[in-house]
Amino acid sequence: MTNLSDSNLSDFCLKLPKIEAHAHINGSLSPSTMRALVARKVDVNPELAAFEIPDSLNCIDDFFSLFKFIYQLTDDEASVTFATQKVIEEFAADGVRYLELRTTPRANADKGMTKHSYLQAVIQAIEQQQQANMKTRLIISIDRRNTLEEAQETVDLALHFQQCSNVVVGVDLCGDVMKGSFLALKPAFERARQQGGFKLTLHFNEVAENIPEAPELLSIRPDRLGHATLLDDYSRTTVYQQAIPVEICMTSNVFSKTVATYEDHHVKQLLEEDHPFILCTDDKGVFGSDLSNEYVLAAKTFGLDRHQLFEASFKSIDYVFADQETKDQLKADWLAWKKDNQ
Ligand code: 6MZ
Repeated sequence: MTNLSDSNLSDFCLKLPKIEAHAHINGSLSPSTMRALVARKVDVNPELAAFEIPDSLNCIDDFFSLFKFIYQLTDDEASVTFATQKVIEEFAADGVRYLELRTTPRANADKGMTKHSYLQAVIQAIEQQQQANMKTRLIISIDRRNTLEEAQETVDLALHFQQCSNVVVGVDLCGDVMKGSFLALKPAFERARQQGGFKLTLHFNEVAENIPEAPELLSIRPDRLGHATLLDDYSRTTVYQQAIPVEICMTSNVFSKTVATYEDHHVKQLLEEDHPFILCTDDKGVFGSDLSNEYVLAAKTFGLDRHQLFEASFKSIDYVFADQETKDQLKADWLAWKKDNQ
């Protein structure tokens, strides 16, 4: 494989088969999907027409408040199905071959939507929208602001849908980084693993305020970590010793100001030390960056060539929440692509 000139980098990154493992459904709605959803609802709720995703944020606090608007767009099952299908189509068009979406079950009494019917809408969309070239799986998120009872209810739902679908593969801890406590929710995560065999991924140390609870998060031996922006000594030693793969979201971190610049991004160290990571988008709608662009960014910032980009994508296969047969199939597909694109 030859080195890349600037002109064909974007094309290469688009065509490269990719894994997306950290994508929140409601953060992944493209501008056109948002416009279509606004059009469905604007008669009843005219204020929706005025909303725009901002070009920049002052801090990560500003990010979470955006969902007060976005959640008005996906406040009934039909909109949830439509949004999920669009997100899947767009990832497939961006060259993703294996997609793990994640979402937080949400009820809306006004429209009769329950957490159960919300998840049913998402899972049906995933099952109906399986692409020829891309497998889609679902991670169910538990919000940090949940009570233990709410978190256990989410685990109940994950266990329920596991009985009728092979789509649900994992459970995630997400939500406003300044709120809630993992310790209170830990029994729900332990039950998800014990009863459902679910893989666990946790948003980890996005901001300095999260560092005190890091030992508690690491004590459940998560299968992957989201962000891991700030590695204090204890976290670094544990994450490295256990070789826990990190879901890396470069644009998200710089946009929400948890990392100062792309050059300062912590993936640099993971690259240098050959620690497992997966390049991901987090919220491609809010941050305006698709996965192929995240590969372009990594290439430009750290001088990666075609071979290194392929390797980053290829190694990610080992870290997905799929069985060995699926991973072997993905590896064969990647190697066939490499042969055709040398
Ligand atoms: C923590 C995040 C996040 O679940 O409604 N979410 N949580 N850190 C992040 N990094 C910036 N990005 C998104 O998707 C939206 C929800 O995902 C979580 C937040 O809880 C947000 O409300 P779903 O599909």
